[in-house]
Amino acid sequence: MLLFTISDNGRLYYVFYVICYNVRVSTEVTANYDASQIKVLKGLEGVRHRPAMYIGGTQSDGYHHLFKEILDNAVDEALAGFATEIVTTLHPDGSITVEDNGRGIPVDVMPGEGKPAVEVIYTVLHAGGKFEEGAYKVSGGLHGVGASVVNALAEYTIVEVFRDGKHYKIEFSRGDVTKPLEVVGNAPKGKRGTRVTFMPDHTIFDPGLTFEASKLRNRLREVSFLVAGLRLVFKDEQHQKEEVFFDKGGVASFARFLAEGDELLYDKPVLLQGEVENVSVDVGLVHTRGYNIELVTYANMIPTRDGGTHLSGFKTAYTRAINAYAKKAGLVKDLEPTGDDLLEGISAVVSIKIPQPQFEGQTKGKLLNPEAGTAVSKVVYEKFSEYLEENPRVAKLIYEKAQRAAQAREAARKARELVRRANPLESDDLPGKLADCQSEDPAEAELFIVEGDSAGGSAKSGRDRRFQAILPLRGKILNVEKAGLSKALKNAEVRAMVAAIGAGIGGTSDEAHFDIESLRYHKIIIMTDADVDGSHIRTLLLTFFYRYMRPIIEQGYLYVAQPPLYGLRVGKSKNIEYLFNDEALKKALADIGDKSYEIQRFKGLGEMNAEQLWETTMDPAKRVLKKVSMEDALYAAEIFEKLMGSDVQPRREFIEENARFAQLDI
Ligand code: 1YM
Repeated sequence: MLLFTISDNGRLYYVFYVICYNVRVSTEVTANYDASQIKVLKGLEGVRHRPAMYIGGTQSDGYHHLFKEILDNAVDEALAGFATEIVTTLHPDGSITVEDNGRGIPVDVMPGEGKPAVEVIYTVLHAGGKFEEGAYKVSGGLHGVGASVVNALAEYTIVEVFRDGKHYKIEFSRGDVTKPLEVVGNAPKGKRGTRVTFMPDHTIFDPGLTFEASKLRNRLREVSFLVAGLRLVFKDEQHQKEEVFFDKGGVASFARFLAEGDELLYDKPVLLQGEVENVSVDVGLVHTRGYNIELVTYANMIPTRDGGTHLSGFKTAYTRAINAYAKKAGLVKDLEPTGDDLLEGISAVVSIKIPQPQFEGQTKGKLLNPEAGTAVSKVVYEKFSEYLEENPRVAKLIYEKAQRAAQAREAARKARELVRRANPLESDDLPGKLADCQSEDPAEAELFIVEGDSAGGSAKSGRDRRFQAILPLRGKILNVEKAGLSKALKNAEVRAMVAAIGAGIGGTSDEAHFDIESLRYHKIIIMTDADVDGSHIRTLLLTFFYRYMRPIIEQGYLYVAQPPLYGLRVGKSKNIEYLFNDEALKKALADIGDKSYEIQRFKGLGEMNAEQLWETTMDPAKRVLKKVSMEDALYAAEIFEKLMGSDVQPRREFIEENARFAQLDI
């Protein structure tokens, strides 16, 4: 609703700006107002004007957000008890279809609107009004606004409804109806539901963006765990693959999935459920014999990557429950495990449903509601205490593991002190292999972590020593996925990195041992060969940073250098053109015709001389760096697990799936 009064002389006296329904107003503050200066962004134009306000941005995340919105509407229909299956199809042309077998979006003409409900839902921002009331909207998303936001940002959207034995169809483009609702035939016998097909608008999104099968699968898998019993089918027509995500075990199975690849401490994951004052709590957890802590949290099925009240509630109650049990059972010894010790090796999923979630943080990934903390803590304390009483064998295993963790922590503390004593600011104590830079300003300082001594030599001679430091690593660094912290710290290459980086070693951001403030470089650049060994070392290093220096990735300080694969010299020219992939080479060869040319294939960084390495890979004016993102912790965990875990099968599948992206190492 919008109320404003403009006086005779054109001055605006007051504006009531009510954020509701389909009108947004922005006013320009000038001395003299007139009506033409008041921009009224009607309905979906506003969404097209400022997409980021609705979907977070127009990069890959925003692009995939469109899919999540439509999926969420189908999931809501399942949560309401009407749909049992959702099929997502990724088409060869990049468009996507989501179909559920629920009631079908209503098609009858809405009183007051004079239009079919399905049209209103897809063309009016906040048409959710009528549907929002009651307990209907539980899953994440934009609460009924999602459908119209997707339409606004899609080149085309086709909505088909199977209802009352009829097959209805309506088409939209960029927020408008292009083909009104019509009956296109009878619905196949017994069929009901909603089918939505759309193609994101590439005048809004980067033209190169496409749906990534792995991201779609991740969300479908996530939903299949969060809504136990819902069947989600993924048909990937681009790779001729079909996959079904279906799980009866809910968050307990999710916890087991997160732990995959590691040996379990006990067989059956633990499920803790309850409801406290309209907040429903679902927790699944399992312990592995390993060291990783995987804590994944959701509020109304939205991943809360930065945790929040529900996560704190979980940690407190979990620790209290075990400690209380251990005391009663006489398990306590001298060295008492801390909260972190008790969490070592845990994989847990905390999923809550709450009427009015409040989010905060840069990416709105943190839950604020205090009542969520209270509810989780109450349910977890009660139910987990009960579980421990009833399963004394498992309780003992968990507590004894924490006791071992406490001992290892003591050992690690001693080892860390050794590393710390090498004060990173006194260059004498830096690792001998580090060629440090002159600048002491982390904001401009760069550290290249280079594979092998010979490439390290070229990089040292080629660098700009004012701000570029080089740390050559010999051979392969230890596989930290499998090693614990104290073992990792015994590895010479790991210690050299820790000392050079200067911020200690820890894990996730809430662990105190890693201090991002002491970081000596704000660009840490992994520079490995463009071959299979190089990519293996790169993955090992990524795992290391992910496990032990995660804030470096979260803050966007970790990069991967992109050395060229080929050098091309045309005719008698002195200039060498550097090419970074096979396609570029093909294109370059096609553009130049019959002339003679010389191709040099760089198998390793060491084959480039210092000048070439500087020119192609290190010079800030010319180089291409790839920033390592934590876009999706779950996705990262999955990849690391596949590549690093002891299980061979998922690794093989991953390699097969991604083989087309890889270059042959010849
Ligand atoms: C593939 C996408 O949108 N399914 C779907 C959506 C709705 C209903 C059924 C529905 C809801 C109600 C009554 C009700 C609706 N969504 C919205 C809104 N699948 C998909 N299936 N009858 C049918 O809420 O009472 C409104 S109706 F607004 F959330 F988009």
